[in-house]
Amino acid sequence: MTIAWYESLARLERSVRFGPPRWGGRGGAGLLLVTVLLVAAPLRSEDGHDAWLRYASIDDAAAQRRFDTLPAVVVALGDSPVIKTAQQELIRGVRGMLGRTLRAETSLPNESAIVLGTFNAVREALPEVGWETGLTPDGYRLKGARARGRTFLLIAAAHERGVLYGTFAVLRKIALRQSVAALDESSQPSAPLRWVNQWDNLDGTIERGYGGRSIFFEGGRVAEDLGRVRDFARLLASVGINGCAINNVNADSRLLTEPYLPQLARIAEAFRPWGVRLAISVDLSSPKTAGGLDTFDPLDTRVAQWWNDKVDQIYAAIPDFGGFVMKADSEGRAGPSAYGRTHADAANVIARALKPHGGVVFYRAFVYDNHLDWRNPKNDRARAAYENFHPLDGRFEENAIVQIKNGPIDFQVREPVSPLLGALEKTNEAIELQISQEYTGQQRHLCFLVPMWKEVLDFDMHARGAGTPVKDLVAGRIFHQPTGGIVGVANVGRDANWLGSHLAMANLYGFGRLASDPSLTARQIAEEWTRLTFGADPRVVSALVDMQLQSWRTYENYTGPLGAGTLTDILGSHYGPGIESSERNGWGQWHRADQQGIGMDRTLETGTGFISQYRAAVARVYASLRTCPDDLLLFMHHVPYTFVLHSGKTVIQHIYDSHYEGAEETQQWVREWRSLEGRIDEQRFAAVLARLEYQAGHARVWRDAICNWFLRQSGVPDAKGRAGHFPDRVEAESMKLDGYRSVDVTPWGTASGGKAVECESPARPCTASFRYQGKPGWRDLGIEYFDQSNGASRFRVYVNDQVVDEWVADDDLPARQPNGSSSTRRTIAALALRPDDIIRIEGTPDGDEKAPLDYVEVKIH
Ligand code: GCW
Repeated sequence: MTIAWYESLARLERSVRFGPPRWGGRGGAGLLLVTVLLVAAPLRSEDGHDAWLRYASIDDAAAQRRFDTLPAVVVALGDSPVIKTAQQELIRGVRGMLGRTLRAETSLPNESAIVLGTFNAVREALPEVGWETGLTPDGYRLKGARARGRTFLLIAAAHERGVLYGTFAVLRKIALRQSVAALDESSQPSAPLRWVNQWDNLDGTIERGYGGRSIFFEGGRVAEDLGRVRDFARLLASVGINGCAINNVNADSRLLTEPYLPQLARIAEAFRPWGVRLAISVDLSSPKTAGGLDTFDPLDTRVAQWWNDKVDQIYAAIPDFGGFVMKADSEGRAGPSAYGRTHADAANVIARALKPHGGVVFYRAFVYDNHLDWRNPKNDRARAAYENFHPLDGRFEENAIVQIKNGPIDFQVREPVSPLLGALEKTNEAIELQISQEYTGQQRHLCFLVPMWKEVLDFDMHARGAGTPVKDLVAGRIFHQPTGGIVGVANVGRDANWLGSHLAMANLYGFGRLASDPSLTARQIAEEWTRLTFGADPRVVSALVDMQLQSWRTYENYTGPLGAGTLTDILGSHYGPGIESSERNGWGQWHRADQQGIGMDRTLETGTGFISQYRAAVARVYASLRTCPDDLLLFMHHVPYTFVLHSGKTVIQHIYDSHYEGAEETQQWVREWRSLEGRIDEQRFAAVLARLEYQAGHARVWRDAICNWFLRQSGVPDAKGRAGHFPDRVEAESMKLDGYRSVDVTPWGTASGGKAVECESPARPCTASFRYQGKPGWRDLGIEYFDQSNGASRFRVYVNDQVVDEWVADDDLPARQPNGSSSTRRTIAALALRPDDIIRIEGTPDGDEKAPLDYVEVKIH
C-alpha cells in the first residue's frame, strides 16, 4: 500500500462527508466505517429554510434566566389579522427559544402579559400607561410597564404592521439574548416604502436569479402551492419590508389579463397576514398588448381610461394592492418615446389610476441607449439617468416614485452614487439596490453587500449644502416629499435556502435591516445575522463576521479594480472574467483599457462631462486627480498604467497586487471555515465549505485572467514577478495526450496559456498524463478543468496506477463552453509524490461537455 493510497483514503473519506455524490470508487464499505466512526453529529442538520428565523433553543442557563420574568400570556387586542400573526409568531418564537408556550388571549387577563395592539387599542385597555403616539405608520414602541400590580410588555404602534415589526424586534432581542424586561424604546423606519422586487417570469424562470425556480409562478400560472410564498412574506416582514413586486421588470403583459387576477389575489392573500403589499411590474404597452387598444400613448384618453379600469378591477380583487413597477424605454422595452411623450407622462397616467386606491408606481430610471456609438469618446451611458429624469423634476404625480439604481451604470462591484439621487428636488425617489449578486459572484461567491450599501446610503450628495445623505433623500426628508423608498432586487427561489447560498442570505437580511434603519453599521448587521443564523458561539461569530465584512473588498480585489467595472463577461452571464466584452459595442460599460492606460475620462474639460452632473462640492472632488479617491479613479479618469495612486502604487501594480491579495483572502476563508467544523451543523457546514472552496478556485481564475490580460496589454511586468509566471503548473496541452486535443479558449485569458484540451470523441474516455519531476514529498494537486452546464463529464486521477480521486463535473455553472465561467478547480490534498511518478487524468465526456481540462498545479502541501 503506497502512502498516496493512505492519503487518498483519508481524502475520499472527507469528501464522502462534504463532497458531491460520487460514482464508482474503491473501498466503499471500509470508507463508510471510517466515516461513521469519525462523524459525530451533535448539531441538528439544517437546510437553511428558516434563515434567520430559526428560533433555536437558548441552551445557556444564564441566558435563559434573563427571560424568567417574561409573562406567560400574550394578548392580541382587536381583530387585525396582522396582529394575530404577530401573536402567533411570538408564541412560536418563545416556544423555540425558551421552551415555553405562551397562552394566547384577546383581552387583558388578571396577570402579567405581553400586549400587542395599536396605540388606540392599548390606550383603551390600559389607560393608565401614557403613550406618545407621534410615530409613522410602520414605527413601533416597546415598553415595559407596571400597572394594576402587574407587569406588562407592550408592543404597540399606530398601525397593525408596526405591531408586527415590534414583535419581530422583541423576538430578535430574545434570540440575541438581550433582556426584554424593562424596554422603553421606539423605532421608526427611515423610508416609508421598503420593497423588494423579484424578477420572476411566468414560466417559472427568474431573470438573474441564482436560487432555483420561482416560488410564485410555474408553467405560465401562479403556483398551486404558495407555502413558500407565505414563508417568504414572513422573512420579509421580520426585517420590515412592506411591499413586494413579484414579476420581472421585463414584464409580461399577460399578468394584467383577467385570468390572472384571481391568481394574483391568492398571492396577496398569502402576503396579507405579514403586512406585505403585493405589487407587479407592468409594461407601458399593456393597453395595446393586453387590452386590445391600437395605442398605448399615455396622453390618449382611451389609454388613461384603460389603466383606470384595469386598476379598479385589481383593487376590487385585492383591496390592499401596492401598485406597479415600470421599466420603459430601456433595453428594448416599450416606452413613451414611441409617441414622443415623456417619462412623466408615462408614469402619471398610471399614477392617476392608482391614486384613488392609495397605490403607487415606481418608475425606473434605468433608461439608457444600448446602441451607443463606442467610437465617440464623448458618449457615456453613465449620464443617461440624469439626462432623462432631471429635466422632468416636479412633473411627476405625488404617488409616482422614480426608482434609481445605486450607481449610474448597473450594479457593478463599485460605482459612484448615481448623481440623479442628489438632483431631484420636487420628485419622489427610491434607491434600487441589488440583493441578487448578478455582478458580484451570483451567490457562488461570498460577497456581503451591506458595507457597499452603507457607503451609498451615507454618501453626502450636497443636494442642499452639506448634510444630505442618500438615505435622507430617498426618505423624502430633505426636500419634504410625500414619499420615498428603498428597493432591493431579491430574486429568491425554490432552493431550500432561498438564494442558493446560506451566506448570501445575509444580504437579504441586511437589506431589510438597513432599509428600516440605515443608521445600523455593517458590523452590527453582520453580527446580528450571524448569531441568528449560526448561533452564539463566539468563534463562529467572529470568524464569519470578519469574512463578511472583508468580502466586498475581496471580491472587488480579484475582479474589477479602482472603479473600472466588474470586468466580467457583460455580453453573457455577467459571471466570469471577460475584460474585452465591455468594449467596442453599444452597451456602454466601457473601461477603455488599451496599451497605454485605462479608465473613462468623465471630466467636463476633456471627457464625457458626467462628473458635472453632481453638485459642485461633489463634482470638485471627482474632477481632480489629486482628490479623486483611488477606488473610483478609473470610473472618473483615463490614466496611464504608471499613474501613481494615493496609496503610492502605480495603477498596474495595484491591479496585480489586489488580484493576488483577493485570491489569497478567499483561500484564507476556506481555512477559517474549516476551523469551525463541529461548531455548525454538518449540512450547512458542508454546503458553505463547498461554496468557499469553489470561490477560492474561481478567484484564482479571475486573478489570472485579469493579470495576464493587463500584463500583455501594458507590457509592464509585475514588480513581484507573479503575473504570467506559473512554475508549478503543467499545461494540459503540453501533457502526453491520448484522445484529447488542444483547443483555443475564448477569451484567451480565461484558460492558462489561452488553451485547454478536450476529448476528440464524445464516446470514449481520453487521458492526459505527465511525469512528476519535483522532489519527493507531500504535494497538493490542483486540477483545473471546465464544468459546463451542457454535460456531466467524469474525471479520474491516477498516480501511477492508483486512483487518487474521481468526480463528476455536474455543477450548473453559467457556461456551455470552456471559459472563465466554467473553469473550476479540484484540489487533491496531501499526496505523497516521488520523482518519475506518472500523474494521469482520465476524462470521460458527456453530452456537449468534452471533459475539458486546463492544467495541473503541483504545490508543496
Ligand atoms: O442589470 C441588468 C440586468 C438585466 C435587468 C436589467 C434591469 C431585468 O442584466 O437582466 O433586467 O439590468 O435592471 O432592468
